[in-house]
Amino acid sequence: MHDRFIVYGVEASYFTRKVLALFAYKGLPTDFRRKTLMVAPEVEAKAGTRLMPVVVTPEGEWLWDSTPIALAMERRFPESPVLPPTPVLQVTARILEDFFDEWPTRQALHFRWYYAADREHGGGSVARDILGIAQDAPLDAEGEAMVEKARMSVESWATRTAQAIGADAAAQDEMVGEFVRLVEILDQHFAEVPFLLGDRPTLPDFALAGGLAAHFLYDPTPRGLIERHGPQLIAYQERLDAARADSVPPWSENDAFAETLAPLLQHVALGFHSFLKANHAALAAGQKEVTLDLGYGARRLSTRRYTERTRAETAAALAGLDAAAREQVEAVLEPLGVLEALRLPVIL
Ligand SMILES: N[C@@H](CCC(=O)N[C@@H](CS)C(=O)NCC(=O)O)C(=O)O
Repeated sequence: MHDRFIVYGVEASYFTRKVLALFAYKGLPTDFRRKTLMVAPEVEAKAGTRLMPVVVTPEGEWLWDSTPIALAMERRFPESPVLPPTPVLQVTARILEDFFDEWPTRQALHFRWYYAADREHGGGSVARDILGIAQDAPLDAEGEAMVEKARMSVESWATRTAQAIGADAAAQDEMVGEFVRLVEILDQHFAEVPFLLGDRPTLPDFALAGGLAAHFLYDPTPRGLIERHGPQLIAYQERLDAARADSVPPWSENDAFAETLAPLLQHVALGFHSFLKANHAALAAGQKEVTLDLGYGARRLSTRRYTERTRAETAAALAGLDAAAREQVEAVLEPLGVLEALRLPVIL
């Protein structure tokens, strides 16, 4: 037994960076270990997943999946909460976390694997991490060949996934258009407000921060788009990196978010939640694909069972409220369009 948390992952991984940012904010003693090809078989067998990150608690428990990990840490360390105590902000936090976990990950894969410079940089970084080669170590020809081979093996998984979720080269206009729209909305928000839900970071900030650190401010193509369309995101990431739970302002008492968040929630409703509804209908009908048109032409996407389950978990946070709290949440979130998808029946 050790007295620290171990996080296995790689530096340029969305969810690894999400969990590392969360643990740093909460002040949890953490050892980051690269999930190299050497340790992968043991980590995967003990955690029961191929995905990363994997967390080993000081008691030796092996955990995976960032949302349950975050909720477990919330229960274990209630003195450093990332879920607001009041209903409107709490449900909004869950809706936004689900969005940042499940939807901009399409752009993360798209940019990294369909643009040469991003493949070289981000893909190369993942390859070095899984081989256990330091990011800045000079490589001879043999080393270059090893990195290229590792990069190709990750790429073959990544491009298969990108095709399934409609994030491949054919979706370029949609990927770039949706990304720029999101970045512009966030830019306007962070020009006024330090974090997504106000003066202190909450759960979705870590999902967004994971995406920024591992992909969107790391890979050159999305970084260039952020520099042009949303430079406030750069200051935001630095602010979140520096934030610590023991030195943030108290929760606001009025259970309200800034007006600049409304366009983000509408964006979530029009894009991600349209997918959630179509995904739900297709899964209920036993279909394997959904058709989605976000204004860039109709696209066939694979159904996503995992995403239906996280939808249902987010919905449970709303359903679990008492009637008075639910009424407050509905008054704020109904007009923004983000509750419809949460009212669908559980099917999985
Ligand atoms: N829902 C999981 C998602 C984890 C995930 O998708 N991790 C990616 C890296 S960021 C991964 O391991 N991909 C490799 C694979 O699917 O084989 C979480 O929140 O932790």
